[in-house]
Amino acid sequence: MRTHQGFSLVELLVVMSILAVLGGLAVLGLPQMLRSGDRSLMENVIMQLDAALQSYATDAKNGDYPPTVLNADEFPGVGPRVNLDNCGNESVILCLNRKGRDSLFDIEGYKGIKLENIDDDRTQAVLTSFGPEDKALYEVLDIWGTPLAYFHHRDYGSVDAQDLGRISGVEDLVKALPWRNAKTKGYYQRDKFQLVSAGPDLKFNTEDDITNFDHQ
Ligand SMILES: [Ca+2]
Ligand SMILES: [Ca+2]
Repeated sequence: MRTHQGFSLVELLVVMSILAVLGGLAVLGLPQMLRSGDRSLMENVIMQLDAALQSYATDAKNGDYPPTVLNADEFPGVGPRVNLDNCGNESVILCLNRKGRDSLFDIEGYKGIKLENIDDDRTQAVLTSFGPEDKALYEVLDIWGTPLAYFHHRDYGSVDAQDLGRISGVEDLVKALPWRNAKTKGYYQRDKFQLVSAGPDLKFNTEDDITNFDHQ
């Protein structure tokens, strides 16, 4: 009977080919895995923001979701607006971080998600808890660097005409429109709001968008 004192050449070759295949899978599969990691992070952020906006609306002090455009009647101290760029996004960030109240969403917990003031607009008074002197109207950027789009349901029909979907970010100005169901043509989230990340293609209203509803 043959005793097993070491690996035979055939055994070594088998082991080496298995390792080669596994190595290849790891190298080829890694970018795909990273891409899906970015996507699930963004899906999580959209879900958490959705929950924070629900809490905002159920708070009796607010009674509604943030408006698509901040107005001086509801938000004294906003001041004259210089542009409509990122207006829904800025409204969401301001509302979830009102001065003198608990923050409803902490961006710090999500690596790769940033708050910036790309269009450099500001309010007349300090309305957020970001700092005693901080009047910047921040917008939240998705992991690919594009500001999110946000629409209150009452504005779905007028977003196009009133130019409320202007998104300025890393790329040139892009526009977002509220999503409609391709079959019924009805808007998604009719009684709520739409929150949209443009996804890795940096364009809104395309297949890869990440939304607070299912648009498949
Ligand atoms: Ca801004
Ligand atoms: Ca897209």
